[in-house]
Amino acid sequence: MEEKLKIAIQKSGRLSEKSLELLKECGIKISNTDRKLKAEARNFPMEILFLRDDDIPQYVEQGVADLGILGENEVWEKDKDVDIVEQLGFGNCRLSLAIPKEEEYTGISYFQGKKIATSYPKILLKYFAEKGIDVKIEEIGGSVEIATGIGLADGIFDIVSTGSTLIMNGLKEVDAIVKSEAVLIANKSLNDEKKALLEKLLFRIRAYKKGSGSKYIVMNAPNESIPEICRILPGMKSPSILPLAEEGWSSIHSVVQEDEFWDVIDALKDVKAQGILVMNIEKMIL
Ligand code: PRT
Ligand code: ZN
Repeated sequence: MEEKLKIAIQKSGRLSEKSLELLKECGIKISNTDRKLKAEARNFPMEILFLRDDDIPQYVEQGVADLGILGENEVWEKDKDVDIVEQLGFGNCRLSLAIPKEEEYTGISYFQGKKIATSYPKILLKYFAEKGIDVKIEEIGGSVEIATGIGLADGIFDIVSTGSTLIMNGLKEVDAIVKSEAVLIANKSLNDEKKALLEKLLFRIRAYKKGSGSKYIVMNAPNESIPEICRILPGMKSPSILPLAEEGWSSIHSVVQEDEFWDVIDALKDVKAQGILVMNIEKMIL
């Protein structure tokens, strides 16, 4: 029988859409995404299981699912025996300590003997144990940000992305302990056939990640600017240079990383590049 990869993704929540989108970008077409419990991929040997993110580490450890997509924070907290095989570049957030904004923060020892509300007790206890600080932990399932306002705790430890939830609840972030993003996890004893399928999937995920983090740029420039432009453009190898019909001018093509993109454009303008076109890259295979 042909093996199928069973991948667990979040049923409904912040990572659901992005997880499905990632599979789609990997060329995997899914028939029924009405998210009952399962769906089949039409053109890849894959079955998609829709679960609560809290349950995914356990299912992957036990092999009920071969793979899972969820926040790394959830993987640490559940502390199951699974492999983290790839960072996925979405669902970025941090886990932070916050206290009422009128309190004076004196450094991490501020928390000695204090009570902290969180849905991530394991991560928090480990952190304070390493610091040698004793805290009391109040574990709650949700709405952690209201815990100080109602007198349940002195501080909170929660996920933060923009920070606006903290501000709205009269809190200030005093220590960002760790960063997290969505990750792909795998069962530790996949058979060879499943391992090969995982490699195939990883190859596609990496091509998509590289492509979406890069831009293709094309520009015209006078030939005397070419050496300078080659220095500015990091490129994969060297840029491609094609002569234009107009004597003394060339068209230059290259790839630029998204995070250095604007600096590169500014530098190119300074050396007389013009007609700069920027295009999205769908996939990039190196
Ligand atoms: O139902 P299920 O158990 O599957 O979902 P869930 O409610 O446990 O998780 P969900 O969907 O809220 O989040 C899933 C994952 O998204 C988390 O485990 C994180 O890895 C990631 N993530 C990224 C976030 C956020 N950003 C985030 N901002 N998860 C939660 N939040 C919360 C945060 O706690 C705060 O209360 O969103 C609120 C707004 O944050 P600010 O800072 O932008 O105001
Ligand atoms: Zn959850």
